[in-house]
Amino acid sequence: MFDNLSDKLQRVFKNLRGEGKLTTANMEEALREIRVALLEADVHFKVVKQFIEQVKEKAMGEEVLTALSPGQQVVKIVRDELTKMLGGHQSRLRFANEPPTVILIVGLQGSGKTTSSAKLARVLSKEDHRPQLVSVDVYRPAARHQLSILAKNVNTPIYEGTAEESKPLDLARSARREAVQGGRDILLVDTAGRQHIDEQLMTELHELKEALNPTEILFVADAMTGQDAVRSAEEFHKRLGITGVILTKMDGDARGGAALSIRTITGQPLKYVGVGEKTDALEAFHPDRVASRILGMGDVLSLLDKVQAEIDSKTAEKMQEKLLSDDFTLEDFRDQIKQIRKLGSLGGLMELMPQIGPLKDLKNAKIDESEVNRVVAIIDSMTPHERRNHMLINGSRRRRIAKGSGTSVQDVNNLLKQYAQTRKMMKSFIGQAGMLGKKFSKMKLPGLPGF
Ligand SMILES: Nc1nc2c(ncn2[C@@H]2O[C@H](COP(=O)(O)OP(=O)(O)O)[C@@H](O)[C@H]2O)c(=O)[nH]1
Ligand SMILES: [Mg+2]
Repeated sequence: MFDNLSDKLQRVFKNLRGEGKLTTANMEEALREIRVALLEADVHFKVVKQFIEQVKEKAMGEEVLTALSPGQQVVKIVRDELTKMLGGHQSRLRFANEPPTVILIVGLQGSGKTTSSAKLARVLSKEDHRPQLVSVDVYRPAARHQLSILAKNVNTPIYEGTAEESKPLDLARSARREAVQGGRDILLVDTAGRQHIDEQLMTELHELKEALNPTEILFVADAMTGQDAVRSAEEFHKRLGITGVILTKMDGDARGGAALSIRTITGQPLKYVGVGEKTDALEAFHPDRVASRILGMGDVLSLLDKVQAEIDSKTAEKMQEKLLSDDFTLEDFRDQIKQIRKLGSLGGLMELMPQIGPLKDLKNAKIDESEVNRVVAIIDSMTPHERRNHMLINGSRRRRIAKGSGTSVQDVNNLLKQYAQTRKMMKSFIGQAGMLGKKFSKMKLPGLPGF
């Protein structure tokens, strides 16, 4: 998503560090490059202008130019300003004092409203809420059917409506009544969209707003449409008043400009991002983490959230102990690979890792089922003693293991190499994690596969 921008910014910082001493001239040059990088990432020009002015003001200050490590200082300033531009701190959903909290999901056609409604129901259920869904898209029966299917998928009740209920308002009112009766604390209203903003749509949404008094009106924006997404968010906000944004399709190859502009242009926070078509592909938006990710500092915290959500914590805890006690055996390696398989694409995980050293090359690696099976077969063919003492595995043992697992000696050699690399990588991962300090120390460390 932010690959290009990330690469360019890191190059600017590298050059700055190489300068030894910061001068007004090389600062100006760096700022010019940052400006171009942001514009190329499709960030709104007004946002770029404001950003550069703010960074300049701080970076040109006496303290920075005379600081011991001016390059580092500038990185920090850019990081802080990026975080600010993205909204500063995480913006959580608000809830009504008196349930049910009504959340209107609005936006243009195809932006991802229906999908996001279901994703949100899933997230809220996991947080011990009891959401209820309703689709008020009366123009396209298929749209309502789509939400019914998704509702099943996320185990959330949906109000289906009666034959007489042909108006969005009627449907929404009945759905709220049903939510109250069913003891549901949140009503998610998936609305109809249009290809363009028009009067009829706005009138309809206004009526829903009046009647339901929603606590949140979330605008769903498609990141792939770049500045169009920002413009329509602005327009919806002017005409309806939105309270937050869900930016979808962040898993695509959009340049990221929408994500970086929407807060400044609309004044409304990004609350969630959609990162895939499946109903579990919704993430809370953390400005500080995203800023760090863009600057190549990695997003270890999101990585941990993700891994922790998928991997059972007992195993992770055990793994952490093993790592710290330097007792990470081939058996652990195998268990870990089995766990990691659950996480799906390794590419997604690597996105979140600090872009340094050997990790950078792993970024596009994908988990290959047959590779996983081969690794598991090889380790299964070892004796328990060998699994715990990899140094024992000499040439003749390697031949025996290859035969036993139906692989080649080359495969066995590769596996042992991967295992050794993983041990090394995990150590450096712990090192980096350690730098994050207190916040991190409460968390469990997951493992990472070696391929
Ligand atoms: N890759 C990806 N596709 C998404 C995401 N969110 C929605 N989609 C897809 O976008 C299309 C339109 O979504 P839908 O929810 O029907 O949009 P709506 O018309 O606004 O209700 C569907 O094919 C979704 O699967 C996302 O975060 N990532
Ligand atoms: Mg829809």
